[in-house]
Amino acid sequence: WQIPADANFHSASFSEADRPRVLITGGLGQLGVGLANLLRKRFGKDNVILSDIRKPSDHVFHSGPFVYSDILDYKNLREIVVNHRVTWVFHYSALLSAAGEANVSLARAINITGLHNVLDVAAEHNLRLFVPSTIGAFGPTSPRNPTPDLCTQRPRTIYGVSKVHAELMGEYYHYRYGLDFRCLRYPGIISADSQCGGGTTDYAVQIFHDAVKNGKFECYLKPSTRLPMMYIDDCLRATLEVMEAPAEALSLRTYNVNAMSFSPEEVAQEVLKHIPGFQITYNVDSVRQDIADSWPLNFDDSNARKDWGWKHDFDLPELVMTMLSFHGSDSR
Ligand code: AKB
Repeated sequence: WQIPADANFHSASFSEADRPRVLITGGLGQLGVGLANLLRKRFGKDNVILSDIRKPSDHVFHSGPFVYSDILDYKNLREIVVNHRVTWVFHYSALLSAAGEANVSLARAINITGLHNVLDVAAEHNLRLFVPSTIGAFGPTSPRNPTPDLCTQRPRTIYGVSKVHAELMGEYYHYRYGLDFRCLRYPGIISADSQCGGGTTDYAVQIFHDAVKNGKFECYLKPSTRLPMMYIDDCLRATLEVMEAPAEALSLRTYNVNAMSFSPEEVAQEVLKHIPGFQITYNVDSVRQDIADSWPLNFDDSNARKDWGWKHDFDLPELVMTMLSFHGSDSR
């Protein structure tokens, strides 16, 4: 059942009747549009519905089904699931780590109350539900190098607390009500054509843009701040693979997934190989630095590799080459 590495395939293994009908919440964030593209190749364009409370660009609107959905509005969510006969949900609505610290009550509403609505709709309608968790679900008392799947989780951000809550609630609904809940703890995700926002790992997206445009970058984390990271293609493929894994292969319902781990000075060294004269300077933001200092340095994802065959494609050199060429650097 393993998915081909290039993920550029059509849904040969799914008959029309078997194809899931997918809803993606928070679809206009960093990951939703890319996930919709991948799933539409696999399950057919009309079987994948993107949703958000924001207005989509013309391009997104014309590339497949899009609906308004507010995860804080239970009836609206239920209506979409019923009207579109949804069978799988990817729940991407969330405020990230730094944005959450700037607005705790909004983060609590979106990340916790919103999740409750999604869990209830999913349980009520027998849906398969994917919720992303994060390296941010760990804290200063977790083992940091490497961080295993099961260990102390005492995060000190509202984002982290809400993600531990999501992991536990999803697993509780699984054991109590039989909900088919699946969850991956993502590292910092690096994407070229979609912007992140409000995260602690965002520097690792911005650096490529600024390197190509200006030949320099000002970083808000200290040079040696090491964090687990992953290229978006690996992240989306991992997400599809865990959703397609047979239930009996899953010894856990929440898995770490890992690809690489680097610090700002290391990624800058790699960029310098392609952009001579590239300069990185540091202007530390204490909020994001404190958050990063409490997160894993390295992720242990051996259970994902053993149970459902997880394998990343992108390490630091391939990541840097791909990101720079996307932003239009001709130095390869
Ligand atoms: C953030 O930095 O908040 C996110 C994450 C690692 O979950 N990118």
